[in-house]
Amino acid sequence: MYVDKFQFHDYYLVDELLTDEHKLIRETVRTWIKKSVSPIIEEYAQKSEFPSQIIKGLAEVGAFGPYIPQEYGGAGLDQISYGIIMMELERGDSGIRSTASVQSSLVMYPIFSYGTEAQKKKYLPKLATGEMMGCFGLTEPNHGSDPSSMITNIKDMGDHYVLNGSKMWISNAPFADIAVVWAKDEEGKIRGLVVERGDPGFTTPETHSKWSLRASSTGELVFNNVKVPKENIFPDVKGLKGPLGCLNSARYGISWGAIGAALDCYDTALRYSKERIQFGKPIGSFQLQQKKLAEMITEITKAQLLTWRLGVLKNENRATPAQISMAKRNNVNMALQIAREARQILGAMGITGDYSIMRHMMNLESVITYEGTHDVHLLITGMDVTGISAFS
Ligand code: TGC
Ligand code: FAD
Repeated sequence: MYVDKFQFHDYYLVDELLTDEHKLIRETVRTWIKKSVSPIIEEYAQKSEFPSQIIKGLAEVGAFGPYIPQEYGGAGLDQISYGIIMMELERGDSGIRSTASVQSSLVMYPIFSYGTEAQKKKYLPKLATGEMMGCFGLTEPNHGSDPSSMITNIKDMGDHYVLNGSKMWISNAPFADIAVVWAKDEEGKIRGLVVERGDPGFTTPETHSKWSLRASSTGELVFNNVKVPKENIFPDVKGLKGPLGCLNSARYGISWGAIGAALDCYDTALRYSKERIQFGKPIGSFQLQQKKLAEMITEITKAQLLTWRLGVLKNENRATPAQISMAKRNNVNMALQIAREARQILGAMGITGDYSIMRHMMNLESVITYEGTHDVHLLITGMDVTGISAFS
């Protein structure tokens, strides 16, 4: 059986900036990942299946809505705790972190922030325990980076809405009980609503043949004259700021998550470099391999500091969307570069499922695309520093 030998790396003693509660949360999630995820994840990724048996464990370690107040079933934790949970989950696998990101930031967050009291009471406690799972439909087949051009729409029929259109590339769609869907009303304003599995005309076909995030389930949301009760709409949020507000939370979590994947690749490569002998010496004694390892820990350390600071700003409600974009873009790219370098340190062994690196590398190809592509986040920074939008 696969043994997870991961050891944490904290070159600049960032731990000293955390509270005892943060460290306890980290230990709890890390122990659970080692016990319940690492031994099975490679098999599930190879067979391209989401390990649904871990949903209960994810809920038990507090991965669903950690910062949602306790009165709605969340844990009422701070933003750094949320980040730490995402980092530990993604250390195991980006797909597992994806499932938790979607449930927390893209389903629970909008219901908590934009929903009515009745919607909060109906959905949040069940989402926190994993009794109910959700997904988030923004992207469409022809509208990815540019969601404001979406064509999915609702028509007001007096006592209900009728929803038509489709969403693509939706994490958790094939098994979700509810979908938070973004659609245009008759005035062309983007509105958010909750659609439930079983509503006639609503189907969720699975997307197959992915080489990335294979242990995460991805699908479409297809709406063919779906009758949605009026009480399922978010009453007050209108426009793109509704879905983008949720993305701020998810992108923040990803900026922490990517550090987890990078740490796992670095830790694996470091250990291997000390054990693998070539030319009568450990390969870690060669300058070229040391350069790779030294650069990896430097980049990880910079990302740890950037993200910790972003967490402090987020706790104080001062983190701007552009600051979050910078961290998502930097950290995911950093993790992907580290995965590629780490894979080379393992030589041929690096391409096998005996090690986690190739799986992380392939996963990160999705992470660098979803929640805003690498290019889109650069343009958000560009817009922030120049005051000029490159999009319009
Ligand atoms: P723009 O004109 O800039 O803005 C329209 C309105 O939105 C407001 N806004 C934001 N509000 C909150 N947070 C943000 N981050 C915001 N960014 C913009 C803005 O103030 C404005 O408000 P108002 O009141 O003036 O109307 O919009 P644009 O059409 O030019 O587009 C800008 C752009 C390209 C940055 C944006 O559309 C974008 O971020 N595109 C990327 C799309 C994206 O990230 N999709 C993600 C889909 S979900 C997903 O991938 C989940 S993966 C889940 C997993 O498995 O983990
Ligand atoms: P496009 O927008 O077509 O972009 C293609 C290329 O063009 C990119 O390189 C992009 O950077 C570039 N580009 C686009 N516009 C510009 C520009 N103005 N300037 C310069 N370059 C530009 N979406 C959801 O709504 N919910 C989910 O749960 C979800 N889960 C996902 C899971 C996976 C595994 C994947 C892969 C995607 C998921 N997505 C989800 C969709 C994801 O958010 C989109 O793929 C992403 O926003 C990019 O859209 P696109 O793929 O249509 O690419």
